[in-house]
Amino acid sequence: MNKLTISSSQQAIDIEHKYGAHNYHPLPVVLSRGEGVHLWDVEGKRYYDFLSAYSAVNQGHCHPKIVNALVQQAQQLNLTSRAFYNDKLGVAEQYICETFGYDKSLFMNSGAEAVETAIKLARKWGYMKKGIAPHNAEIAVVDHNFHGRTTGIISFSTDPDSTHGFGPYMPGYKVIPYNDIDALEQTLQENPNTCAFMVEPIQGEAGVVVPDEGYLAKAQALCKQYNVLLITDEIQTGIARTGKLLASYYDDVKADILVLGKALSGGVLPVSCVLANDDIMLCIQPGEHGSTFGGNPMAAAVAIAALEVVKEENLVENAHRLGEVFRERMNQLKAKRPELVTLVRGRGLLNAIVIEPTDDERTAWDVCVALMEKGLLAKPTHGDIIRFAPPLVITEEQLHECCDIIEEVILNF
Ligand code: IF1
Repeated sequence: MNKLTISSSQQAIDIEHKYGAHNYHPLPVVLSRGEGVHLWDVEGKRYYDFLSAYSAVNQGHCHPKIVNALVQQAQQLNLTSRAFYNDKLGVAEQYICETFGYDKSLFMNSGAEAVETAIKLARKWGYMKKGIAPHNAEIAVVDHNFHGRTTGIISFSTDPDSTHGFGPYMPGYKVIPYNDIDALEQTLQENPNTCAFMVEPIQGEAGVVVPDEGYLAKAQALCKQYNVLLITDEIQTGIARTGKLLASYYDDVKADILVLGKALSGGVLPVSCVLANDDIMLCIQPGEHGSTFGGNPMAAAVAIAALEVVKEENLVENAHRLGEVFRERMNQLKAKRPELVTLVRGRGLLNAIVIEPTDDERTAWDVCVALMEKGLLAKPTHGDIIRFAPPLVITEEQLHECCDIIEEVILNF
C-alpha cells in the first residue's frame, strides 16, 4: 500500500496519535478534500467549513486561480533565497503596497514571523528615530492578546495555556486592558520609552471581541500624541474577513505598521507580510533581518492571486452583507434559547456565539461535535465560545443552509 494512502478516518487519527505531537485536540474528523466552502472527510462525507483554517481560507478551499498561480510558479522557480533577486517578489511588493497604501513591504512566512518582524522594526525605529536608549524600548500590548506562539510573542501573552512552562520571558512589554483608552494613555504617559502599541482591531482568539466604536481611532490619536507607532495585527481580521478590507477601516485607521498573514495566500502556503512607510521600514538595513523562504517566488505569485481574488469576487462586500444576515439569524436563535446562547458578536463573517454550559455540563465542544455530525465544522475557543468564520465566497443560500444546521443543533441541544 502506498504510504500516503489512508483508508479510514480512524486509521489517520491512530497514526497521528502515535507519531504526532499532542499539541492539538482536533475535532474527530479527518479531511481529505476541500473545494470552496466545502470539505470532505476520508469516508466522503461533506461538511461546510465554518472555521476557514482560522481565516486563512477566506477565498475558499483550493481556489483555482490561487492554486494555478502556485502550480505555474512551482514548475518554474521555487526558491532563490534573498541573496539574489527573483522576477516575482518586486511585483508582489508593489501590488501589496498599492493595495494597502504603504511605501514598503517585507514578506515573511508565518504570522508569528511577521509579528516578530514588526516588533523588531518598531524597536529599531524607537532607537534610531525616537531616541530611546539602547535595549530600553517598550511595547504596549493588551490582555487576552493572541499574536503567535514564539517564545518572544508568548512573553506578553496573558493566556496561561500559551505561557505556562515556556519561560523565561522576553522583557520590554506592558500589558493593558483591551478597549480601555484611559489605560493606554496612562501607560504612554508613564513609559516614555514606549516605541509602539500593538493590537488586534478585533480579538480573534479571545473570542471575537469587538472593541467600542472609535477605540482604534482614539488609540491612533494617542500614539501620534506620544510619538508611538501603532501596529495592527490583521493576520486574522484582515483580507476582507470583517466586511472591510482591513478591520481597522471601521475606525478609518491606517496603522504605522500593518501585519498580514493567513488569507494573504488563500491558505495554499504560508505567506505573511509587514507593511510600513519608508521612515519606519528603512530603519532595518541589509543583513539585519530576513528569512530563507520569506518572499519566495511561489509566495509572491500566490499573494498576488489571493489579493486579486478578493477584489474580483467582491469578498469585502459579500462578507459585510452576509455577516449581517448571519448575526440576524443567530440573534433570532439566541431569542429562542437565551439560556444556552448568551451572546452573539462579530463583524463581517468573523462571528462568535457564547454557549452557557448545560446542567449536565455539556459545553461548546459538545455543540461543535453535534454540528460536525450535521455537516458543519466549527471549533470552540476558551471553553464556551464558538467562532463561526466560513470562507467569504459563501452564498446567501449556503449561509441560510448553515444557519438552519446551527439552529437545528441548538434548538435540540
Ligand atoms: C494556533 C489561535 C486563532 C493570529 C493573530 C498572529 C497569529 C495568529 C491575530 C500567528 C494565528 C492561529 C494560530 C493557530 C490557531 C489560530 C488562532 F487560536 F491560535 F489563536 F486564529 F485565533 N496574529 N492564529 O490569529 O500566525 O504564526 O499561526 O501563522 O497556534 O493554534 P501564525
